[in-house]
Amino acid sequence: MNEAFAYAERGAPGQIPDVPGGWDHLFGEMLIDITIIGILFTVITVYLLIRYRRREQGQEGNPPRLTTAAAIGWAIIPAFIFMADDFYLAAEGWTLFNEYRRVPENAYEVKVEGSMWSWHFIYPEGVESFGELRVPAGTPVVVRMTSKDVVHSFFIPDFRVKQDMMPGRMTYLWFYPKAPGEHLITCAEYCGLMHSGMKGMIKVVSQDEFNNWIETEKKNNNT
Ligand SMILES: [Cu+2]
Repeated sequence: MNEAFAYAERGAPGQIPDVPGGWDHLFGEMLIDITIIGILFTVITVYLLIRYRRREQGQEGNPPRLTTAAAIGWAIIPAFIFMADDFYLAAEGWTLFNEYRRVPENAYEVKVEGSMWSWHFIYPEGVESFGELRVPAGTPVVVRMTSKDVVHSFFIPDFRVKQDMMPGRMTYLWFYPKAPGEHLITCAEYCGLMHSGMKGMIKVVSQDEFNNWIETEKKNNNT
C-alpha cells in the first residue's frame, strides 16, 4: 500500500483520528461475531445431540463413515473460516492501536503523577492542579504519566483510553476533547485501601476560558 492510499483511507495528515469511534466500532463488530459464532455452534451441537442420541439401552452407534480426506476437510476448513475472522479482527485491532500510540502533532501536553490516592496534574505553563484536569476544547491532549508509589492506571471511560502509570517510568496516552463538558477519570489498577475512591474529573472548557484560567492560576502561584 503506498503512502497516498494509506492517507486516503485514514484521513489526511494532521487530521485527528476518531479513536473512541474506532474502539466502539471494533467492540460492536466483535460482539456481532461472537454472537453469530455462538448461535451457530449451539445450533449444530444441539442438532448433533438429538440426531445421534442413544435410542435404547446397549445400542451401538452407526454414524456415517467419512473418508480420510472428508474428515480432514471438515476439521480444517471450518477452523480456517473462524481463524480468518480472528485475524481480521486482530488486524483491525492493530490498526486502531497504532492510532492510540500516535500522538497528533499539535497536542497539548500535561504531566500527571499518580499517588495513593490522587492525581496531580502539571501544566506546561507551570500551573498545577489536583484531581481536576482542565483542558481546552478542540485540541488533542497528550498526558505523560508516572507514579510516586505503586502501579495505578489512568482511565477515562468516555474517551476509551486507559494506561498504566508506574514508578520510575514515563507512559502516555492521548485523547481529543471536542466540546466543553466533564469526563470522569478513575483508577483502573487496584492500588490499596482507597483505590475505589481514586477519582478525578476532566473539565473541558473553551480555549478562551482555559487561557483565562491558566493566567489566573499563574498569578495565584506567584503571590
Ligand atoms: Cu490507583
